[in-house]
Amino acid sequence: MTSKKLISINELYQQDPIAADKIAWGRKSEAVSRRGFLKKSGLLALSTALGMTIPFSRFMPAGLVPAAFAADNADTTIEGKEGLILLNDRPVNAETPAHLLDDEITPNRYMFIRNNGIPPENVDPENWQLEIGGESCVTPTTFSITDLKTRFEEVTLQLQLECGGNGRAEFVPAASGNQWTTGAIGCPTFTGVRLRDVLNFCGVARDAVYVGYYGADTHASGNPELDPISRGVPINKAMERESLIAWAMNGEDIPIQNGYPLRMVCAGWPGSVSGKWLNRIVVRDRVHDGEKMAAPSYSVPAASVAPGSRVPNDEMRIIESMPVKSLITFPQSGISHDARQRLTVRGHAWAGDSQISGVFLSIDFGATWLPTALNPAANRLAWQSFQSWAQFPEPGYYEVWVRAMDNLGQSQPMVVPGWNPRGYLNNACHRIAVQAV
Ligand SMILES: Nc1nc2c(c(=O)[nH]1)N[C@H]1C(S)=C(S)[C@@H](COP(=O)(O)O)O[C@H]1N2
Ligand SMILES: [Mo]
Repeated sequence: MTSKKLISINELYQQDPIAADKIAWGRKSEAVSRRGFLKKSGLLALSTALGMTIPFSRFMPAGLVPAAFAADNADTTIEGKEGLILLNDRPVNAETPAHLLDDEITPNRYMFIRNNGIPPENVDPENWQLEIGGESCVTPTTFSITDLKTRFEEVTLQLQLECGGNGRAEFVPAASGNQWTTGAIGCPTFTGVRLRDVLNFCGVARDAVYVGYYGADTHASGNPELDPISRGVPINKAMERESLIAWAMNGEDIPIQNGYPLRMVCAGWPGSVSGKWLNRIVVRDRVHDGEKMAAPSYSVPAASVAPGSRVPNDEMRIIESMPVKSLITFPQSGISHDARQRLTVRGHAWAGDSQISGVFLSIDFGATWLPTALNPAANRLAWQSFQSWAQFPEPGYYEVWVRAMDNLGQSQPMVVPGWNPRGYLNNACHRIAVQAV
């Protein structure tokens, strides 16, 4: 038996562009196989295969995998999550196609799922208990959900959650893990209480450094001794006014896959710090040492490394705030559009702990950029929506690119940024394909 190793289209394009063209263009491959990159004859072949010209082909970067080639994946059959793309079924991991993230506030059914283990079954919210303890907690206390609701101020905030591995599929060489494309992001509202109110009620000792969580999910191996994941945040992040212990998402029970009946939400950081099925919080006098806290999990090289390098764990740092990023949610990539009409373009942008200062669109492979109209965030750590329009000078194949900048002046890279062993933090610009006819 031969074993087949699957490789991504991005890897294929890097290794063997001719083979990649053949796969991407099927029977028209004969014409395209001579394309090469940035060769005039190649571009001609590409437009032949597309059945249309590429008006801005002179700006097309070498090695660019056309946005029109994005893979067609199957929908999930997860109840209440129809339309999501299943990346793994045990544990369940499913991402949301960009065009289904068009709502300002992500509906429950379109919130991605990233499970490290197996969610609890037959959850009884009436008898759910949340234990607060740890060596730097002054008075360890156990709360029911009713206790939380009655003893502390209720808060509703719109908060963005993005998996640290969102965009992993674009790294070359490929990084192991779920091959997220763009859809491990969502920004619903969460209702609950401030984590800091609960921690202060129990008393936080002066030597507190970190806050860790535990959830009721079980390890995929079935071994009850093992935790699927137990991460957390430094005490300062935990004490921010936006860090919540939440029991509702968009005014309803949190979907079971997203942490019902209780979860932590510390937005702007990798989603992995926001514990689901939350039943224990520990205030630590050291960096929390739960499962997947240590490198290489949710860590990146402290200094940049060559793609494919082996990086010793002690040369990695834990990911904190997520980088600036944006997504086009309308129109759907691949649409055909009347070239005489303006095309409405909209989406969202977010920047970890920072704010967005501007979002820009390009229809000429990044040669020129125009600003979009940017909405304010509903609150700190919520994404910001942008809208604009594009007018195409003539019929042909176009890509609409989006690029956001944060209030520190950092903007998204055009190409996949710093390769890292686990494929985190890809905030390359999002691109969609448009056929102007
Ligand atoms: N208990 C528990 N909490 C967890 C996880 C998990 O597997 N178990 N996954 C984490 C990761 S890696 C992410 S990205 C987010 C995903 O949240 P979501 O599934 O609601 O989108 O939850 C985090 N919290
Ligand atoms: Mo994640």
